[in-house]
Amino acid sequence: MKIGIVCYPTFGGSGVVATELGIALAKEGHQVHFITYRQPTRLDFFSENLFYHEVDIKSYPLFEHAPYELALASKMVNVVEFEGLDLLHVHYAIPHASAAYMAKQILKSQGIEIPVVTTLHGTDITLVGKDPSYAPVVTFSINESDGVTAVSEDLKKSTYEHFDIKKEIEVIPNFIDLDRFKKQKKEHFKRAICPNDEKLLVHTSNFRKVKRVEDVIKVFYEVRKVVPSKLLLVGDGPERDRMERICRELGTCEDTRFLGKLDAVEEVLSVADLFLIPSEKESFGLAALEAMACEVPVLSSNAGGIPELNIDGETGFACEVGDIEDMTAKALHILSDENLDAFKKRALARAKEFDVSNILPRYENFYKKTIEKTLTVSK
Ligand code: GMT
Repeated sequence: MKIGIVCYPTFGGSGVVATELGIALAKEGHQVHFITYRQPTRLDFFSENLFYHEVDIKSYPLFEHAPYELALASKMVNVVEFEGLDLLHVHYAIPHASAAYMAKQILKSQGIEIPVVTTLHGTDITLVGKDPSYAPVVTFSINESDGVTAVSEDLKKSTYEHFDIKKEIEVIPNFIDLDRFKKQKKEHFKRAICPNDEKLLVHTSNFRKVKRVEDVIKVFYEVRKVVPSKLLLVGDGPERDRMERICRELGTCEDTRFLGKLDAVEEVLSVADLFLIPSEKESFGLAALEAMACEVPVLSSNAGGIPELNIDGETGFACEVGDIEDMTAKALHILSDENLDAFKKRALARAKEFDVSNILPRYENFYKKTIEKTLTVSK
């Protein structure tokens, strides 16, 4: 198949999933065309089946905000036409699904029928999408997509709850490439961070408010009173400064390192003992899956779709959002010498269920089904 993938090219869940999906499809022999405004972060190598088309956003003194959606729709039309794509797969509803609708209508006027699959990732529904400033467009463009997928059962449920959706939504969970995300031998690194064999706690995120990084620091503050430990915070974002201030106030700075954005996050995860993801909302929790693939148990909140991944009491624990006391008790339970290895093994076993080789065929089948259905209806 010739597939166009539209996504955000940045660090962060939806863009990473879209890029990894494109890479996996290309390895299977499909031709994949990425359409976005910057080279996606993980698309930093050559493959004969991978193509990148940059959206040109022309500015003009009249525009206070350059109309990205129009430039994107025009680029989609252009790529579908000239590359002869079979399908467009857009990740994140805003503004990708509505731009795809526009592109589809333009192409239809030229006698070209292009099936559109929209994948919902989370905040496009649970946070931004349901805001009245976007909701009518999000509802319309989901209903007008030829196929819709969501990354968890919980996200599917929220979508039906918040929007008037007539379309069937198929759940296809996120996935992981276990060849890349696996525990690596990085003992020198562990010794450098934990010279006295302290336990290592890790959090990775985009430091947005919804991630509740403050809870990570508070749990660490309590855990450190009982078990000698260190904390690594990977990523960057709007909450970073405030988090550094909280560390100073709590006096945990000497045992905490802010590493900023890292490409090779699997190297840090390889030496971690516990991964923390206490988010307020989380449709899936790809960062937790990456940790589990590196044999790291997960202490999470029970928000959204996280409990579908992190099995409470098995691969870690899923606590009430903001319950620092419970999170601390559960963290100490996992970190105890008699429990830690068993949690690590179960975390890896669970991650294997989400290996790309299990999930990719589900996307391929969904594409085939959507193409057949769309072309039959248009005849
Ligand atoms: O979590 C974020 O802020 C980034 C966001 C995104 O759209 O890039 O992540 C969402 O999509 C990921 C991939 O499907 C999911 O793993 C995340 O759980 C989801 N984030 C939220 O729902 C908050």
